Amino acid sequence: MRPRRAGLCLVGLAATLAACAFDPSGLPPGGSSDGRLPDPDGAVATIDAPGPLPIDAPGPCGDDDNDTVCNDVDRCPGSDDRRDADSDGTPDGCDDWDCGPTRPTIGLPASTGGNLNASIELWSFNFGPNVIELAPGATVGFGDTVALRDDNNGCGNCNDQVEVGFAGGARFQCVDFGNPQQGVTQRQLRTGTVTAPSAPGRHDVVIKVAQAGNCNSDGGSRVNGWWQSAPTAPIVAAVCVR
Ligand SMILES: [Ca+2]
Ligand SMILES: [Ca+2]
Ligand SMILES: [Ca+2]
Ligand SMILES: [Ca+2]
Repeated sequence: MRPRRAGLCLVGLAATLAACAFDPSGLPPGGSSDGRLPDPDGAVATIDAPGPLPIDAPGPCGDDDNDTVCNDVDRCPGSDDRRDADSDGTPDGCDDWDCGPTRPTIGLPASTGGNLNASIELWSFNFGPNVIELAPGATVGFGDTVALRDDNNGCGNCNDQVEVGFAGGARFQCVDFGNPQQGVTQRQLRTGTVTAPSAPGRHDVVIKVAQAGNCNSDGGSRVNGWWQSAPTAPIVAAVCVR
């Protein structure tokens, strides 16, 4: 066996260390970014520099509907959780009313009161309830029962009408009762269509009683089809435009 040449190995190591004493990177003499520090006797000692701690990086989660929300915390599976038109915290796909936190309940009959009392006793959109969500400008069918009772309002020979439309907006229905018998409730069952407003948000349907001769006579000024002015109450139905 050939004897080991330990002496030559030590000389080679000293030459290597001398070459490393000058750091062209500009670090302080003897300093090194890899944690080597100078030793007083000229040798180089090595310490364990603190490195980043090993952590368990989170792996990719399941996201079946690709809305960037993991399956286990997805509030509306199958729909984009990031879409929330009314900003109530419930994503559009799982929100039953996109015009506020709670779907309204509007009780009927709704009446104007007084001794010329108009009322809506029944209202249905598309054979359903009196509250509906529609796209801007969409058309929907409705059916309603319109009632009127004239308790001698001081114009016994006047023709009476019940007008229906959006609060502060356009009238879209008018039922003419002619000159009704005093003190007796008259009723008419009607159907029709209505076009949703273009502006997003909630739009209430309201009624008003009129004495303008007929539904289209000017009998005074008209505002968006309404006799004299557009009412804001009583509410008989509501549309959420979204
Ligand atoms: Ca998701
Ligand atoms: Ca989702
Ligand atoms: Ca919502
Ligand atoms: Ca809502």
